[in-house]
Amino acid sequence: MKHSSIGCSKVEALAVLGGAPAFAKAIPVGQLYFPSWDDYEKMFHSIFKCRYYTNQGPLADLLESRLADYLQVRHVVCVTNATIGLKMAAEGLGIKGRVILPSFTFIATAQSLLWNNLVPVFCDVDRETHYLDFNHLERLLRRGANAVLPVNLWGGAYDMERIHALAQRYDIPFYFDSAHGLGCVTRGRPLGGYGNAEVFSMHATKVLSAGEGGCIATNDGDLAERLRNIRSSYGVHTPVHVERTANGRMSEAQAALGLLSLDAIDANIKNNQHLHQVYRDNLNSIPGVLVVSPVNVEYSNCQYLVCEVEEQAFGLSRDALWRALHAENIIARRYFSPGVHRCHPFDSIISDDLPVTEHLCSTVIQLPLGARVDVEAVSAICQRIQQIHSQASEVSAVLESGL
Ligand code: T4K
Repeated sequence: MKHSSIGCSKVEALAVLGGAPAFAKAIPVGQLYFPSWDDYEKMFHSIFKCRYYTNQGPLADLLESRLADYLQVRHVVCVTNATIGLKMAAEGLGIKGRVILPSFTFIATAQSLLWNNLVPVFCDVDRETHYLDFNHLERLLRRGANAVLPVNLWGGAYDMERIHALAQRYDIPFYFDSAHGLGCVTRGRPLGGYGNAEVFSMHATKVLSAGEGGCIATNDGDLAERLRNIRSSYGVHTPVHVERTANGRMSEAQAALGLLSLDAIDANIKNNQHLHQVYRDNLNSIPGVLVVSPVNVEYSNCQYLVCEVEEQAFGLSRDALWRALHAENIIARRYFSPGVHRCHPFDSIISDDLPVTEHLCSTVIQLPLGARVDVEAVSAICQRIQQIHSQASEVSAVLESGL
């Protein structure tokens, strides 16, 4: 096996056992799509021609209208990144008090609440879906909450009918952290139009990349106007009264990248789906490695390849596998570990026990997917995982000895 573009060569021994790494260069997790230089140059030429860098320029406007079409929503408000989008969404919705969210998420979800002086209430997740456990959620709702912030993870979606029923019954805002969800379709509609609002990330590691970036999608026109006024310190479009403003503006440079990435999104998703299947085919036979399927969607962006590692069957813990893969230059990630409720300052909040969250935080791992890998690389990664499993006791001995 020889992989010229990323420097993967046939190796006899595992790197952790003294062999050469499977890949000459680090292979990161993440989409990391780069458009062609020519397209990039053309797009940036238009910025120089207009002599307009930021504050809702023509490219940001165009990206918003193209995204509104793509997501089939009335309004898209582009922002600097999803973290600020989440803060702005809470502010725009006028949420006060307690907000229920999973602890099994990226810390930005919870941090966005602190910036708005909101109180995070952590809910456990379901063992199969990795999404809010509806039984625990109902118990927390009965104790009193002012909003719910579910997270659409791993290219899947919530059961929106159940979410809608809860939102009606408790009559509080449900707004989604859909950082992972751009392009996914559930119940015949793309994510974007569910709940009061959905916030997407356009970080470089996401399927739609503006380098850094994000957007808030909503069908609520009043909310969209408030968000536009919150976003730019002094407002654009129709001035409306808002208490707090920010600088969440998306620059023209970001929008340029976002537009180029949007042109390529269908092809990139198709590639993800194909690589997902290759992983599935190859990992299926390895004991203790379970590939997580995106849930509740008829079309997934497949932007993450997520596995659960069952220590007893695999022969090594998730963390040991992670270390052995890093030695091979396969930069697997442990999203999300530890759970947010165990991270400062959230560890000082008293929350219910979160046993499933604890379990997933110690068993879930992401493997490289996206522009830096192809079928050959994915096959090589799977082969390494098989080899790590076969030589689990030697790997374990080396890792334990700290060599
Ligand atoms: N909600 C959820 C559920 C989220 O997952 C996230 C973010 C958010 C909210 C907030 O969205 P943003 O405010 O970020 O828009 C990453 C990303 O920073 C973050 O966007 C993402 N989720 C989170 C799960 O992961 P890191 O620290 O793991 O990524 P980073 O920058 O180290 O990149 C990963 C790998 O890619 C590295 O090995 C280096 C490589 N890389 C990265 C970039 C940016 C490149 O080779 N080239 C590049 O340009 O956090």
